This record gives sequence, structure tokens and C-alpha cells, in this order.
Amino acid sequence: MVTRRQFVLGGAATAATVVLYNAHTAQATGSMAGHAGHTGGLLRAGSRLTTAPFTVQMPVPGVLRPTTSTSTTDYYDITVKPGVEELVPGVSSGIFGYNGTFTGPTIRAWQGRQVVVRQTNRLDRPISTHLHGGHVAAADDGHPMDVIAPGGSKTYHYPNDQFAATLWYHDHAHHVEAENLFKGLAGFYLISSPDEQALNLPRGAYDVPIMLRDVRMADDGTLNWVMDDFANRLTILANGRNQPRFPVQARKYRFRFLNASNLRPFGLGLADGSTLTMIGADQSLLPAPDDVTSFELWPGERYDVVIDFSRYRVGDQIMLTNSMPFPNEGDAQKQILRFDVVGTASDSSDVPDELADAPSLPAATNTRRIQLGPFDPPSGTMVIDGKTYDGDRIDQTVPLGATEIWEIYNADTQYGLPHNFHMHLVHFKVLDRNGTPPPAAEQGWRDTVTVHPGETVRVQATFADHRGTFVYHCHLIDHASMGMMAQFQVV
Ligand SMILES: [Cu+2]
Repeated sequence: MVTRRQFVLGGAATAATVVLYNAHTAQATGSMAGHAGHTGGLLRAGSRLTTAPFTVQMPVPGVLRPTTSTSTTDYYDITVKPGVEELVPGVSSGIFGYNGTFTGPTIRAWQGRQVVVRQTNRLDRPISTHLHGGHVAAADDGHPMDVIAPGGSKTYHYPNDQFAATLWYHDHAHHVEAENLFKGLAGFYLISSPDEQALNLPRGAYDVPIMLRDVRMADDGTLNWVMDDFANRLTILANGRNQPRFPVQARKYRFRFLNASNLRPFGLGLADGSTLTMIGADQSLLPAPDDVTSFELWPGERYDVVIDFSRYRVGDQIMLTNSMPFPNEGDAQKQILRFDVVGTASDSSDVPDELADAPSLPAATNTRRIQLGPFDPPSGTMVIDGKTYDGDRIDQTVPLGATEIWEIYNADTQYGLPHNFHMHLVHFKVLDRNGTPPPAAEQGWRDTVTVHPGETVRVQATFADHRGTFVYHCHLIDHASMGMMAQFQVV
């Protein structure tokens, strides 16, 4: 029998973190002349544009059709190019997009069935497409230095020998990954497996990916890119729309929440405080479902959540809210998406008490200590173990097949910067945070983990299958572009 309980992930630390986070932002953006004036413009835009919130329906990104398929492989073609989207109703924004759309097309993959994607770059800048969460060869990883020049193409091979999970692909070209992601280069990559399908979770039209993120938008719709510009990214988007509505039937849905923001964490819940059932995170389903009333979603992270709308009546409207408290933000940042119950539908889906095997942990043979930060405001650099990223430097050498514990310490106590640690190639298990085992929602396989200032988080991973050079970095991705990235080489 599974014990379900309520929790707020890291809730106690949140308020202090936010205050300090803002102190950092004031430091980091202190040189921005006209800062106050621009904020005023954004607030005017916000009040004008929120005269009609929840009038536009949240789109569900379309599933990409293979160009060709064989008995073993699906082949896709994606063109990265500029596009125009109405992220806010009535205002056109120039964006970068996979196939020109702000939320890229979704790739649906099957465990053990290969996917091959040819990416063609029609932007005027380098790109590199990383499959976040993909267990792939180094040549296919979308390494920051392995870029596709303007006009060029590269073909990526994804074996999908991994668990059913919500993955995503996004840009990773060094020094411009943060800007490229900010302007729209992100899409879903969903892996299913026979084990997962046998569970009878909500599927088809009732399995909906939702990409949450923020942008800084001028009154005319221009997306204003400024590095580490946390405080001015005030327009929140769900699947590329500001404050949309989403019609639902009075039955269970599986929502795959991804935070594709560069820096912004969310604290998500329903306005009526009712239950969300966590079923998956990052790289796998959870061992058991976990009922909560809210959860935090940090940049790069995914949580699969079942919401049962059968407790509502047709005509009810339920707000998805963001409780992460940031000063000077109003309803436009707190009310993210409204679910409108528009009808009833039969529901034979189920959330069983056991979802997946708990992560297996062979004995670790090595422990490494990794230090994130501290941030150095005068230079504007972010460091890991005292160094900014250098593509010619190998920071850690790991024998193929080794199982290791990585102890990640966040040294950014002075400015109170949280970081979200992400490793390429591997999936890891969070062992503990300052010695305390993780909550239920962190009990599955992960590839990101939030490390608050002064915290030490221990994770365990096995470096299997692929030799070569891979990066690890903060997934508050502006930090990565500012240097908070390093490399391990599997030999
Ligand atoms: Cu960071």
C-alpha cells in the first residue's frame, strides 16, 4: 500500500532564496541604464494585454511525422529558422523555432526504436541541438562546441535505449545557447515503452505536454534578449501563449510539465488547492505516485502529473497558479493557465500504486566533489570548481562503466543563487540533500537537481555505453552561457 502525502518541495527555503536572488539580479543588471523605464513599459504592456486573459486556447505542439521509416528507425527532418508568433494575443513576436515554431514539434519515440533527426540551420548564427535526457553517443549529444554553422546540417542518432520519460531538445551552442533557447529553440521528445503503456495511464488526447517559460517582451512584441536579465522576463507562456485557456473533459489527464525558462523557477498548484498526482520526473516514471498540492519546477526539469477533473462540474474553471513569490509581480505572473471543464468523457485510465522499478544502485567506486560558484559580479562570470567553461579542457575523467557519487556543493551563499545541476549522457539518482533523503517526487531517475545556496546534494550515476566528452552545467542556462559549465570524458 502506498502512503500518499502532501509536501512542498523546498518550500521553506523559497522565500529567502527569492530575496537573495533579487539581490543578485540587482547586482548583475546594475549596469543596465534605463532599467526602471523599461520595466515601466513592460508593466503598461502587461496591463493592456491582460485585459483579455484566457481568451486564447493553449496549443498542443504537433507531433512531427517521420520523413521516412524502416523496421528499426524513424527519420525526421527539422529546419531551424526564424518565425513569427502571437505569444501574446494581438502582438507579433519574431522568434527562432524548430521548423519556425516557438514551441518546436514534438517527437514521439519508442524505447529501443531508433530516431534519426537531421537538423538544418537556416539562422545566421551557429546552433547545436542537444537532446536533454538522451543517453546517446558523444557525436550525437549536441555538444556546445559541435555546432552547425549557418546553412549547414547535422544528423543526430538517438537509440532510445532508456526509460519511458519526458525529454526535450533545445539549443546548446556555446555562449549563445541561452539566447537561442530564450528566442524559442525548444521542443518535446517523449519516449514510451511497453511497461509504461501497460500501466493504462491517460493517453492520446489526454496526455498533454505543457512547456512553461518566461520571456522579456517589449510593447511591440520584440523579445529583448539580455544576459542574466531575470527580473525583466515578466511574460509567462504555456506552450508559447501568455495566459491561455485549455478546455478539458471531466476526467483524468496526464500533463507533462517542462520548465524551459532560462532562469525562472515555478511553484505550481491549482487555485482551489486540490490534489495533483505526481507520476514521473525527468528520466522515468516515479516508483509510486505521490499526491501533492503544489510542486516546484526548476529550469530544465520535467514532472509528469495526473489531474483528475472528474471532481469538477462542466462549466468549472480551474486556474493553474504560480506561487513562487517574486516582488513586483502581479496576476499575470501568478495565473499561468486556466483549465475550463467543457464536457464529460468516459475514462478507463488508471494510476496504479506502483509505476516503475525504483532506481537500481550498484556500489559506487568513486566520489567526486563539484563546487558550483561563487558568482563574481565584477567579471560577470559563473564558475564550476573555480573555472569558467573551456571546450579544450577536460575537468573529470571517468572510466567507462564506472558507478560514481557526485557531491555537488552550491557555494553561492553570498548572493543566494540557486543552481540547477544537469549532467549529459547519464541518468542519476538523488541520494540526499544535506544528508536528508529526497522527497518522493525526486525518487526516480533524474538528470537535473536543484541545489540551493550552501546545500550539498549527492547523486549517483553509472557512466555506461558511450565513451567521449560530455558537459555538465547549471541549467539556469544563462549561468551556463556565463561559464558555469564543465566537461567529463568517459574513457
Ligand atoms: Cu546556476
